[in-house]
Amino acid sequence: MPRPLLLIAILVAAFATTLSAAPNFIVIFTDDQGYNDLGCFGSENIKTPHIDRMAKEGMRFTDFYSAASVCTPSRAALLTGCYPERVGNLPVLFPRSNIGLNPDEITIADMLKEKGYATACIGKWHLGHHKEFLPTSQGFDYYYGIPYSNDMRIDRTMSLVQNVVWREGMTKADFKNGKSRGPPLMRGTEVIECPADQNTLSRRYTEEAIRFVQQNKDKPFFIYLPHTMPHIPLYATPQFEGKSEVGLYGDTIEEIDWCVGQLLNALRDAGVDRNTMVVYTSDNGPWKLAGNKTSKVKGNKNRRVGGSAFPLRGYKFQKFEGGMREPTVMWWPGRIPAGSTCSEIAGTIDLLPTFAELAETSPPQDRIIDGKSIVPLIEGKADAKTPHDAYFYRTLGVRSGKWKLLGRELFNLEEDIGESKNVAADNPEVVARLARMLTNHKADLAANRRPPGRRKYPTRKLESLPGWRIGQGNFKVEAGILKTTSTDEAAIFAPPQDLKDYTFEVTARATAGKEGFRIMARVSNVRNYYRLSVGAFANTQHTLLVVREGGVHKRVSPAAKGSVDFGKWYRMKLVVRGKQIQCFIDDELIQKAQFSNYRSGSIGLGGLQALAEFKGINVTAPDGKVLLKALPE
Ligand SMILES: [Ca+2]
Repeated sequence: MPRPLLLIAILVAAFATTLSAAPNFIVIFTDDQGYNDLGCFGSENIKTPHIDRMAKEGMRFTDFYSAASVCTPSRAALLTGCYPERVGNLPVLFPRSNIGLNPDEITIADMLKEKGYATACIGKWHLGHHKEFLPTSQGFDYYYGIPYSNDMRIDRTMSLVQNVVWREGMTKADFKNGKSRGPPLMRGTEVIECPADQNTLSRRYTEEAIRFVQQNKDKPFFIYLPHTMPHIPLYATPQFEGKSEVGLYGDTIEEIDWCVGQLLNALRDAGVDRNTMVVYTSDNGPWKLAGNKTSKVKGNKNRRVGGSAFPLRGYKFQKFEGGMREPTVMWWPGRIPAGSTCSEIAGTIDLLPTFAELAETSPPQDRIIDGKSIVPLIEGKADAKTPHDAYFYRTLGVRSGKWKLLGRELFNLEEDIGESKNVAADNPEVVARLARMLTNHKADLAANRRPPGRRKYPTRKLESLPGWRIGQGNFKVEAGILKTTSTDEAAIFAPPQDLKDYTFEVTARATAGKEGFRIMARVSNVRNYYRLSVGAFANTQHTLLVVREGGVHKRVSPAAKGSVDFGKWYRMKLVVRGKQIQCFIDDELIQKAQFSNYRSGSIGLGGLQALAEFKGINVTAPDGKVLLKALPE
């Protein structure tokens, strides 16, 4: 071969190698950050030079959405490329939750692992803290972080490493008794530190991520880096505490910004910056907190302050833009045009199909994926348009082009980014078109949804109460009295039977601890049950609650009558007739409620951070016939 041709052949080969090298992906996902809270998104008092530089070298997305306005469903959507309702419709999970993202879902990590990627999840997970739901069961080779929100506490069923670091005076005995002051820090599937030192979390996540880059620079990698901050309570290292103009909230963002700078430098140092796509976005909008008005002052250490979604309307939990539109920057030197802005509709559900295309694989083919590839958008193609004719705000709203229908209100986001003017009356045909999109979407979700992951845990039985199942905690029976044996939360459920109209009577007391006890009747639809609690729980003596699976409590009773008398026996009675439930304590009618969706269900009782005792457990039919007698009088 003549020399010039040989040279060309070598060059072509080298070029082809560069092009075909599978790109690395890093997703930096902050928690509860406001749309305004980056310099490059208009913040005047939070300084983010590193992310601003990332934007200068990459692309800002002005109309980029998370798929929910709270943590868990937002994360489920990002990792699966699907609307949250499609993949189990998970609520916000708590340490007592026994559900999680279904391990049968195919996450970005599962998909890329198939292509030989090294995969790491470093940060806040919040898609199920039991082993079968943790990142290592969802395609990630490596996990380091806290399993749920930083205002939650350790679950005493979690596994510990041998040399676990107990902090802030906590001991292993406290752990066994269910006492904790904060969240656990995990590596893999085990707790390494509790409570986690939250001051250093952002920093340690970044160090872990940098180490992962260095260890895997010679093969493709995917790092999912969901920061714990700026979710409340807020923490920063001493280097950043008091640094920003707007109190601890700003400090945490400025620290994350510094961390982003460190990570981008590490990519440059490892020589992989031109083959790595980095996405920076947030899981939902900022908290609306009363403290916001007074706490945004330099040096203020208020740990409960939310950010700013200006100029958007709304906050976390809401479907206004401020709850779901996120400050988003994408960076990939040489591939994403520097200093560019994209105002097309896109969202976290698009990352899976986008990464699939860039990694030359395909999204899962055996199931519906809602997200679409936005490769033309990130490449800055002049005529590139959003792949979403309709983008949905859960099942409550839809955006198509400049129009957004939320409930019965129509907004023109092009002219009215703050959603201040309902223009539904002037645009009936637009309302009809968008309403149809939403109806079709809901019908599609109802027909094509996949279940959440449910924990299969062995049923624990109490021999002295045949058929009863212990939900949590420990119980014993002594001299005709059922007792909890620690002040941990405890619950026990009656043998299943077809209970329709019935009266459930129990005499109960608390002898030590903080709160009290409760009796429960599952008398509504599958996901709801009514329960009667007695104790200092939420500062109410008598409370009728409807409790949704996953832990969202909605109090029905307005009663607030002070705390329980420890040592005093209370006679509690739930009377279920048709669709009505009545709650009595010592024959006084405390609360009644009507439910729309009656279904017979289980009954149970338990302790609430107290030593609780129960006797005279009886279930009778309206005619007085005994249906269940648990203990002798
Ligand atoms: Ca969040």
